[in-house]
Amino acid sequence: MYHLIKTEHTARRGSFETVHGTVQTPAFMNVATAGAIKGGLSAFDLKNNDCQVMLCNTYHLHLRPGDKKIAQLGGLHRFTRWDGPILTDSGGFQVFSLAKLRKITEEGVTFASHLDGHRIFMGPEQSMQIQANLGSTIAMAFDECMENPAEYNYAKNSCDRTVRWLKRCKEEMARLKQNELAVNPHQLLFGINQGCCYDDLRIEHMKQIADLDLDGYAIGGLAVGEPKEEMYRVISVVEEHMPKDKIRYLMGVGTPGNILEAVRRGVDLFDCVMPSRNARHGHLNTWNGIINIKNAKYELDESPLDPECSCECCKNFSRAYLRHLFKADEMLGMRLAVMHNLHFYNHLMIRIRQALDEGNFEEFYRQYIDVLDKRI
Ligand code: PRF
Ligand code: ZN
Repeated sequence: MYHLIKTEHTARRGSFETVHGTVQTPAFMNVATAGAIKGGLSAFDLKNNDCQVMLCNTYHLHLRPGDKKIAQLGGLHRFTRWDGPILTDSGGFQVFSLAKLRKITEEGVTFASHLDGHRIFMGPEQSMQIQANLGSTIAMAFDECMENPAEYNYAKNSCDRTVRWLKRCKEEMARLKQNELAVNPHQLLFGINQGCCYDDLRIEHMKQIADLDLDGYAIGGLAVGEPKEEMYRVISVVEEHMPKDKIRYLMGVGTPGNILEAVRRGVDLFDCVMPSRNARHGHLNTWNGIINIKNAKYELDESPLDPECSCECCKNFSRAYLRHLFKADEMLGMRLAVMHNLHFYNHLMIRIRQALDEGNFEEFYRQYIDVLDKRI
């Protein structure tokens, strides 16, 4: 259940109630693709860094260790020891971005595993069954995330098919939740808007999926190579047609600047591999911009990575030490860096919520929009 607490223009401050706890929004969901955060962080590290929602992937967990095994082990919550909300992505996006030799039909997608090449079929029913076995809090609909740019006619047919797939997802999810052995009988289902950068397709698709009265709505198919101005424009076009009483999720976005822009346009939920991936390369977010910790100028720098940050890394260690860990390829370097970036993202969201609560989000936005994505 989404509850709208306050608005500032189109920006929204809300809360989202689930059986695994209430999420304060706007929120960032921390990516744990295969049930762990890359860089060596566990569910307990997420808790300690103010994470609210963990995100895992249907595709990866289906391939390894297998969703049926996770169901036997009591579901993803018990398996990973994360007791808060978990969102699972449907496999739609991963099949299209990772798997090779895929073939799309009305039924679903046949593709080759990126691990060993064996043939797998996944359609709406399979995706729902896998996510039911995982027992996530929120399941995502099985969609096609098109390449960008896509031809208009291809995009139109794909959107129509994604609507038909969504109806099948909804039916299958309802059936699975009836099962008395369901891992999570309260599992929620979010629909995903597609339509490339074609406004008319985006709007028509949004209207059609809004009619299905789902638990939340995502905007997919963005941040796939289009200019960011194009992405912001599409968000605003779609937002007008999104139900006001449902939570909105922008999939796979993005930089702190992207998040500020999207919150300003009415988005409530985000996820992205960027903070953990960047951290593993030594690119670290600070309230003054992005630094590369491997840079020689930090060799004798005894100051913390970010004096405004309260994470374990910034509270205890110097830039010089962190730089050394990276140079020496010590695993600790990556772990601390990832922890810091996740902490930064979660605190960015805390400060965004605070600004909304106090009615000064616009000021917060103006203070940081040209700072946070800048390399320093
Ligand atoms: N669909 C799904 N997952 C996604 C996307 C999508 O379009 C994106 C696009 N940025 C990220 N993750 N199912
Ligand atoms: Zn820090």
